Amino acid sequence: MDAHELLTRNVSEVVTEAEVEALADDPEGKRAYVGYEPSGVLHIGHMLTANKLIDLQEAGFEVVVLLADVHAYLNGKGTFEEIADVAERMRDQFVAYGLDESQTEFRLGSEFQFDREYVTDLHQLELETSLSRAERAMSEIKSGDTVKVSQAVYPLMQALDIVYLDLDLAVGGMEQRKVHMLARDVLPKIDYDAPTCLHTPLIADLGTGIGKMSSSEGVTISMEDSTEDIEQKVNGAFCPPTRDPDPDDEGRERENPVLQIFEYHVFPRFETVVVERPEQYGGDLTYDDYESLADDLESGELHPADAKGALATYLDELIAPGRAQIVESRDGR
Ligand code: IYR
Repeated sequence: MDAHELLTRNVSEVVTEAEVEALADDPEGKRAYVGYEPSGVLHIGHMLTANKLIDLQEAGFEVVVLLADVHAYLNGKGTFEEIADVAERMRDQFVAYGLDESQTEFRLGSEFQFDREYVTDLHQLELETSLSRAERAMSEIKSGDTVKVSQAVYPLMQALDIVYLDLDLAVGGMEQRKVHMLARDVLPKIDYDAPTCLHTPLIADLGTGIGKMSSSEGVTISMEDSTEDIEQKVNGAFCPPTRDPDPDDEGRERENPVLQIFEYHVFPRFETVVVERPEQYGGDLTYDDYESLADDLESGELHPADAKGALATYLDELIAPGRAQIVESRDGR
């Protein structure tokens, strides 16, 4: 797979096409990052952006994972002590998931976000940004009902991180796009470059295929799940025999989350996917790519129940190392 394909496969949006092409033409030593508010356990959303980081490493990029402890604090996620503890555990889970420690730079936001120079730039960005713009940027990220001043500062710090970590590419889920658009507008006003950005899709709610799967509502998959939990959740998932559950709806509000997980999680990490079936039902099916599996589901060759069985097995394999890591850290306390 060439660098351009590694950069752009399974993404919803790149900003801009031309900038990403330029990076793909000369990827060696370029720096990309994702920032995460530390939370106790990795869930399937974290794993999706981590898959893109693995693609970028394969393309020759240096990869930075920002454990955004100050951002989590500003977003009301706990005290600094609580967040520091959680950040450490999150780092170990990323390594267990497959982000090679020797190739990944793990950074804490608090290492540089209190420096005088950073804070001075932050205040300059505050002068350049309306409160309503900052608030809008946070619409998919903020926790709680009332917007706090801290949550208006948050996206400006996220913009500055891109400068201070010396990055060529900012990666995030689609919920981060408004923050990145703000960064593109506002950083040039204080003489920094507009960052190049890449956004990964959001997986729909597992049970309904509507909206996005989130750790706060509905069913999600996380590293804490046992094999049985995963089987049960996947078995209960919405999986009509089609890629496009409501073809008349231009907004494509309803998705097939089982197919999404095959596309964004399983095929990027496994060369072939085997769906086991008893001989009497036609025997095993083997797929080298997502499209042929989705075609078979649509044609009826692959039954949703068999697809779910295989999905649970592969997801379990992806999660097993992180799950073992969680058990180990709990036992060690
Ligand atoms: N907004 C992210 C966390 C975050 C991301 C980046 I990229 C930063 O530079 C800082 C924070 C979240 O919603 O988890």
